[in-house]
Amino acid sequence: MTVQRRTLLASAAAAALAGGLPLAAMAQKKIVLGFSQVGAESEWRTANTESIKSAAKDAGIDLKFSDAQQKQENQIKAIRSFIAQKVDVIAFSPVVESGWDTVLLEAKAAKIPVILSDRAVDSKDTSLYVTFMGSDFTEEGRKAGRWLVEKEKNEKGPVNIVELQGTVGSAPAIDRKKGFEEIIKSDPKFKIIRSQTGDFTRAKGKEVMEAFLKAEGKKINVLFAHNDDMAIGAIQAIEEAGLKPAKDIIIVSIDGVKGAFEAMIAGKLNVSVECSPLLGPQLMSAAKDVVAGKSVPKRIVTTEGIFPMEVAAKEFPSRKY
Ligand code: GYE
Repeated sequence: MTVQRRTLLASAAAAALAGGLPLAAMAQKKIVLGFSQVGAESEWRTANTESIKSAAKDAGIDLKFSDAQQKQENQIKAIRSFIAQKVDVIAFSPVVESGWDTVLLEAKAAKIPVILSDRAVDSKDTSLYVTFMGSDFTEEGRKAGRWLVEKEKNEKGPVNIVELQGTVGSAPAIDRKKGFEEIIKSDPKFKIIRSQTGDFTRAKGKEVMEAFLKAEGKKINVLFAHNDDMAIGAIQAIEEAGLKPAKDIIIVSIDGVKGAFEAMIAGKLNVSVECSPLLGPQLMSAAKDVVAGKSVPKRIVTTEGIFPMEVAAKEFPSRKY
């Protein structure tokens, strides 16, 4: 450091002190981010929470984290408490799409910017949030559909499908169903014979698959599960019913978590469409930009692929969630 620069710094510090400003105030104030998480319903969610917590630490952001246990009312309470605490930014992953306008208007009135992470809301007024970052769930559903159409191209049909839907009213459940149906409707041999929610959990996935098997038995050719956890639960039900998962019943699911790779390597799951939960770093950088008054894109889409069982063993070592 040059002598002049040292003198300059010393006089700046002296000036700050003389002006009644403690030196600490010259350092930047930590950004406070209030985050309302859906819950801990799946491997995906656990990885997402991990990503957000560690990215906040790395970015030097003060994270106030709240787990809603898959209940919208808990998320609304958490957001109201963030508003009362006057946090700098609020981010949340809305458990369902509807019913957010009132609380988002409250945040807007308090001039606290809101970032949607992972899941979307259906509010007509898009000024209620600064950006929505996360996957294109409709495209994920289409990828699952396209894989199945190709796999079954030589089958005469009917191809009887049972569907395990995600949480009722959630963006991924609505959009994945839509994308999948859009593709399979191109051939009438594909028939969804049962469709019910398994709430994105293993336990529910198993329970509902048991009911499907009881009602339809050997008629079932394919299971489309909106996430890997429900598929893993269903695999247990299929085995307990004396059938071979991935052979007697083709299984297509979404997320690409480690548990799905293990199931694919064991030959029990045919394919998983990737959905990345690693949103932490981009969330922190958007929070910083928003606080600094910089503009951020209204939509930040995650890029992702698809993993059939044939590539699972090769890909497994490089999986990060
Ligand atoms: O697919 C599922 C989780 O919103 C994309 O939520 C997320 C979904 C994910 O519980 O496993």
